[in-house]
Amino acid sequence: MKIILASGNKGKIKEIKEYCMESEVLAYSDIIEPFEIVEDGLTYQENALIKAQTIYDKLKDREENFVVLADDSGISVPALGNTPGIYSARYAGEGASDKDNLYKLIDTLKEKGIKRTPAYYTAAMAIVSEKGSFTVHGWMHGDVLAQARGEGGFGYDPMFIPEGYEETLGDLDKEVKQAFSHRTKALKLAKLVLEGL
Ligand code: ITT
Repeated sequence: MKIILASGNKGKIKEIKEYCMESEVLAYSDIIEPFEIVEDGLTYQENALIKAQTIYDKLKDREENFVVLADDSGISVPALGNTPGIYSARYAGEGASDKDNLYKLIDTLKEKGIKRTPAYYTAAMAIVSEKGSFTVHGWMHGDVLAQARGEGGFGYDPMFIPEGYEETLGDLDKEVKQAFSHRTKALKLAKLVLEGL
C-alpha cells in the first residue's frame, strides 16, 4: 500500500521516508501541483486531519490502494506559556522561513533573560484511508537554548537539546533524533494502524 504524505515540509518528508524505508512513500507534490491548505484547526490533531483529508479527497479518484499521512507538529516552551505550539510554522509571521522562526524564538528567550529552559516537541499524525481516519501523537522533551548550535535537522533543532544530552539536535548525529523523536514515536503508532488496515 502506497503512503502519500500531505506535507510540503522537506525536513519532515525526509524523516518520514527514512523511517518508512520498507514502504512506498511519496509526497503529494510528486503527483499533483502543490497548493496551500488552510490549517485552521485549534489542535495539532485537527490540523493533521485537515491536511490528510484534503489531500485524500484530491487523490481518491486518481489513485488506488493508498493512504494519506499528514504530520502537524511544533515546539512548546512552558516558560513562554507553551508558545509557539501549533503556531510554530508561523511564529515569525505568515510565510516565515525556518530560520526566521528559529531566531524569533531565540530573541524571545533573550528578551526574557532566559538562557536555557525546558521545552517539548509534539507531532500529531493523521492517516486517512478508505477504511477510515485515525490519529496518533508523539512527544520529545528537552531544553531550548537562547542560541543556535549546529546545522543538523531542521526548524528549531539547532536550539533544542533532547533530555539526557548536552548538545543540540543541530550538533547531534541524526540517528539520535531518529531514535526517540516526537515524529518517530508517532510513526511507531502510525505503523500499527497501517498494519491493521
Ligand atoms: P506541512 O504542513 O506542509 O507538513 P509545515 O512546516 O507547515 O509543513 P506544520 O504546520 O506542522 O508544518 O509546522 C511545524 C513547525 O514546527 C515548523 O515550523 C517546523 O519547522 C517545526 N517543527 C516540527 N517538527 C520539527 C522538528 O522535528 N524539528 C524542528 N522543527 C520542527
